[in-house]
Amino acid sequence: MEEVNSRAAALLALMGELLEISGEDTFKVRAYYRASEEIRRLTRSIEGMTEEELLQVTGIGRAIAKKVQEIVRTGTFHELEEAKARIPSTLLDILQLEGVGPKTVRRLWQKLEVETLDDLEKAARAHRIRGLKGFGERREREILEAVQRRRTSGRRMTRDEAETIVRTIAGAFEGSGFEVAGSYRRGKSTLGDLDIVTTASPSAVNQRLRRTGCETIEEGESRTSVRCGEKRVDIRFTRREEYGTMLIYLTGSKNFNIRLREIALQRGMKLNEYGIEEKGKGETRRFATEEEVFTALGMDYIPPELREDGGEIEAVMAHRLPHLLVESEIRGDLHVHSSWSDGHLSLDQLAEAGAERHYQYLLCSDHSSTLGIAHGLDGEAVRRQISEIERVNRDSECTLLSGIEVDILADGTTGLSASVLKDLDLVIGSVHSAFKQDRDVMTRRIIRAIENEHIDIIGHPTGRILGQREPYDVDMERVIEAAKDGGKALEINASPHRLDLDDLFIKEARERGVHLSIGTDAHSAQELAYMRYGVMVARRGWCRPSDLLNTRDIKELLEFSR
Ligand code: DGT
Ligand code: CA
Ligand code: CA
Ligand code: ZN
Repeated sequence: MEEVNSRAAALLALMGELLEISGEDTFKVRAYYRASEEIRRLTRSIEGMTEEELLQVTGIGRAIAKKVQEIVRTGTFHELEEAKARIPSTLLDILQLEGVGPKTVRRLWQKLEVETLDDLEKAARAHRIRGLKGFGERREREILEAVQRRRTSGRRMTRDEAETIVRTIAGAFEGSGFEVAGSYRRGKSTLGDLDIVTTASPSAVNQRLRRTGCETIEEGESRTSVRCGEKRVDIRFTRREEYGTMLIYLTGSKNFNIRLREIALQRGMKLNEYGIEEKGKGETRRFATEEEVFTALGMDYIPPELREDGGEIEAVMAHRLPHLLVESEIRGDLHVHSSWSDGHLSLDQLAEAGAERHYQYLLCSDHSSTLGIAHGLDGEAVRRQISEIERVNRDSECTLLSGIEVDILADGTTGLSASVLKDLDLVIGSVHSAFKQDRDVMTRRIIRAIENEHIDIIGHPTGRILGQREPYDVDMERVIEAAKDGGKALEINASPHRLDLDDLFIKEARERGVHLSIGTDAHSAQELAYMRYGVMVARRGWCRPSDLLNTRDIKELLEFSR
């Protein structure tokens, strides 16, 4: 219900804004704003309301009642589309800037011929805005800042950025339950914004939020939005007894929610964020936990990481959901760097850090020296490191495995020779150069490395750096096939800046029976904790414990490398 009402309210308000930009008379404009407000406040759904019923709502006259019905039927209304067509569509980008309303858009457009964000930025930089009546220097600077914010806020957050924000605002929920839902809870690699559900008292939270240094976008009793740095956080307040359905709704994904509602309907139940209404009974059952909601729908619990409408609904119906990997099943980290290359920890410190995490092993995989990456190891250094590792292992709870992250050169050969690689426990091969090769060349390059008998694992297989570097052009289908044929592993690089493989490739590799390994690529002790992100994306890729090399004990692991 909420969806169609809020859509209608938004479209009516947009109509008012468009009319204002076009310079229509204020009476008509105000009628739209008023109707929008009233519909937003309405507690029943406009879906199925007759024209006469709509007319009962204060602020809705006959003309607007017809438009509301048109929205319910078609998702928009004719006059709105006409009004949009009357002005340059780029004006709407400007209208969406923070602190910019329709009157401002109209003035800038009429007086300065500003039609696009670029025009606006230029006008602000040339100090042409401050001269307009009622604008001034300060307003001009605010407009420029809003444009710049828009340009950077398009970037999605990494997991570690998100966690910093969550830590910043966690104090505002002091003493009460709250959960970060949305894509965060589903374990996505990057996040558009954060969605928090809480049973805390709105007034207390709102008040404490003001002290966090985040900027309030809107504040209310049922929802509040703030901006922390450049990132948005939406907070939804809920009653304890409705927490289960609200959490499911806000965890999403949107497609999952839609499927879940359909299933509920098939069983004669109407599901929304407040509860389940059984057909004909007219009363709403409320649920404090997600588990109870799934039970009421006759389903097993679906872990958030699977809620993408990617086959989990079909699986749950057949009671065939996988038992997903959990972090406590991880026995070691299969990609770490020491101070022998660009890491911060000595071998002794590494072993100690591994023991602290109760790991059986850590794969010490420093860079090879070929590309002149900071302090890479040459053949001679590799031999010295192997004997040093033997010494460390003599009295260490956590075993260091000797390895290397060897460069896969442009032609698919390795940066160190076979005579060096053969003595190592496990070898990771990674692409660190010539990223721009065309698809076929890159694909054959990596496949050649997979076919190299000394390489066990392909590191960060697509080379992406989130928000900074696109993956190189590679045919992962063929790489996955080659890894399967060669019995080699593909890495899930758990660094929050990479998360490479991503969930879809993990899922595909897993389905084809390809080995997977999680490596944090840690350069310090703290970064060993990135393991949780690796487990998270592995779960999104439907991984069971047995799909990962990291759940094996040392003996089984070394059998894999032979
Ligand atoms: P993001 O923020 O782009 O990383 O992705 P989400 O999944 O966090 O999306 P967001 O923040 O727009 O919405 C949070 C949740 O709210 C989403 O996962 C499911 C629910 N939701 C949002 N829009 C709709 C909708 O139109 N219909 C339904 N059924 N649920 C929605
Ligand atoms: Ca979100
Ligand atoms: Ca959101
Ligand atoms: Zn690397």
